[in-house]
Amino acid sequence: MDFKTKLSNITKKNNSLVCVGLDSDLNKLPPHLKSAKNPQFEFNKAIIDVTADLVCAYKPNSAFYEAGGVEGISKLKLTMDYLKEKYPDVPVILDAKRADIGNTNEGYAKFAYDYLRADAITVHPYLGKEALKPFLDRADKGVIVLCRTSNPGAGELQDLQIDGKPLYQMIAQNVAEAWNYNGNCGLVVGATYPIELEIVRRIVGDMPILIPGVGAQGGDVEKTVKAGVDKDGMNAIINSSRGIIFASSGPDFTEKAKEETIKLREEINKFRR
Ligand code: NUP
Repeated sequence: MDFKTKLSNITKKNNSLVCVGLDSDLNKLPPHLKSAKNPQFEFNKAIIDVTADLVCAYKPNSAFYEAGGVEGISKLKLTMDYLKEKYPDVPVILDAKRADIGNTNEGYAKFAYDYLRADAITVHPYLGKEALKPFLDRADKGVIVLCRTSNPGAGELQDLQIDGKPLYQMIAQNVAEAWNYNGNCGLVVGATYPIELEIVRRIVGDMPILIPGVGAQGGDVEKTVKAGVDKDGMNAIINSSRGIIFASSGPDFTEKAKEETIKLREEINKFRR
C-alpha cells in the first residue's frame, strides 16, 4: 500500500494527526533504562506500545541513532522491525534529510526503504528533481521534501526572492506540479511559521505536509491545524518529539507520553474542519 493511502487509513482509524517523533537521544533516556541491553530500543518499544492507537505516524530522526555508530543504527533497525511486525498499518517516516546526485541517492533510498523498510523519508530539494529520481520513482514510498523549516534562521535561504516569490513557495510549486508524478510527495513546513504553512497548503492542495515544531519548539497548535490541514481536515502530520517522549524522565515515562499524545490529539481535533 502506498504512503498516502496508508496515512489516510490510519488517520481515520486512530482519528489522529499526531506524529510521535522517536528522537531517542541516549543521554536523555530515563536513568532506569540506561542499564538495559538495548536502551534506545526498549525506550522506543515502550513509547510505541502506549501510543500506537493514538497516532498517524512515527518519525525516528536518524541523527539520534547515527550518533551511536553501528550500535545506534542497530537500535534504529530493531525499532523499525518492531513497528513493521507489530503495527504494520502505522506509517514510519525516516527523518534523515538526505539528497545527493542520483547515483548516490540509490544508496540512500535502499537504506531507508529496503533495509529499514521506512514508508517515507525526508529529503533536501537542493539538488533538484532529476537527482531525486531514485526516491521519486518509488511510487509505493513517500518522499517528503523540506520546504519551510521550523528553525529561527529558516528564512535566510528559504525566503530568498526568485521571480518575485520566496524560494520556499517555488519549491512547493515545483514539487506539486512536477516532482509528484507518482503522487508520493509531501513537504515539510514548520509549525513555527503558520502564515507560510497556510500559503503552502494553498499551493499543494491535499498533499501530505509534515509539520514539526509544536511542543518543545513552541508552535501554536490552533494556528498550525487551521493553516495545515487540507479541505477535509486531513494530510497534516503534526510531529512532536521531546514534548511527548521526554514528558517524564522517571519510571512513569510511558504514562506521561501517552497523556501528552492524547492531549495533543484532542487539541488538534478541536480545530480540524
Ligand atoms: O523544519 C524542521 N524542523 C524540525 O524540527 C524539520 C524537521 N525534520 N524537524 C525535526 O522534527 C527535528 O529534527 C526533530 O526530529 C523533530 C522536532 O522535534 P521536537 O522539537 O518536537 O523535539
